[in-house]
Amino acid sequence: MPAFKPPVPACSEITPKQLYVNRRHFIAGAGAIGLAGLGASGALAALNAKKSGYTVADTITPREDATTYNNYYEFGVNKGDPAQYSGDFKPLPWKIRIDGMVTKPIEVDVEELIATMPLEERVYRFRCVEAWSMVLPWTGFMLSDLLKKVEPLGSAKYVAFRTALRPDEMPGVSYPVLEWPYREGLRLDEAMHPLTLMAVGIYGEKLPNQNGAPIRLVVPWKYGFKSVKSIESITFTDKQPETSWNMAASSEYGFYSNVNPERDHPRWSQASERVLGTGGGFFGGGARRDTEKFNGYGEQVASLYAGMDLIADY
Ligand SMILES: Nc1nc2c(c(=O)[nH]1)N[C@H]1C(S)=C(S)[C@@H](COP(=O)(O)O)O[C@H]1N2
Ligand SMILES: [Mo]
Repeated sequence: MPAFKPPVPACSEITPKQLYVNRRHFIAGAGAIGLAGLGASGALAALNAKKSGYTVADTITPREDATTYNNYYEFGVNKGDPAQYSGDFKPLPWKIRIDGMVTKPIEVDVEELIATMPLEERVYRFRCVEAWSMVLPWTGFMLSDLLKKVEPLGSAKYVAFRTALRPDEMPGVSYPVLEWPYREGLRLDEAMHPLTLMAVGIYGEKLPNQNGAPIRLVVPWKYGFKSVKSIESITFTDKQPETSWNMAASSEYGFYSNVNPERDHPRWSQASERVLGTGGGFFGGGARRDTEKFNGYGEQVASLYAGMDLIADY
């Protein structure tokens, strides 16, 4: 049985009324409201990372905005919900499974990855499909460095990602707004691209729960929903993976979802964006800037899509 499909797709700044989750339903399960913004482990330990050449000159978004204005539907559909209702989520200990079309499937401990992988701090532009953006200092390592460990088969073409699904710790998953567990995917060449980061930290510290603790993807040339949080498994496959947002509304959220000001969302323009944390009259407000193709990373990634029609393959 396919899960309930939202009558109106949900990834909009103006969340359709039908999908508003009644906040009162959440209160009972939200035992740690006082920890909002801290992460359940309380351990926002500093991370040792080299500054990277991958950086943009723009002003970094204030930490306050990036940790209180979130999309993480497993904790609720409103921007403040993830910070408020993720206090019961336990990001440690944590293992990621890497399997599928590989020679050596593995299960790796995230703390071990943090201790052994070459961590870099990179400042990336981050563009949500909802036409807002941030400039964020991530700490992480290249996904390619992790994927190489399993020796992918030559026949593998894609990788599929899944977020953990923990109804006891994630009050939002009792609402069928998306297919759970949250799933995403990349073509193998996208996954192996040096810009594609596995982030374990932000602002020099471990990820807070609302930002995807303990480990999440960051693909800076694609809309934010491709950057799947709290990853539990990565599976090599020869078929294009199903993705939660595409399953919810295929005409609005494509598999590629490269940032593209020339292809509007069916319900709003993608030509410009609000830069959060740059002032403006309301919470999360911000100055407008023109959206750049591939979010400004075209020089590095346009060649991946040579010969493709990125309006048809949105
Ligand atoms: N598991 C999971 N990952 C997710 C989401 C989600 O709801 N669940 N939201 C996505 C969307 S739409 C965006 S814009 C980014 C937001 O990341 P941030 O809250 O750290 O800014 O996370 C993405 N990853
Ligand atoms: Mo998003």
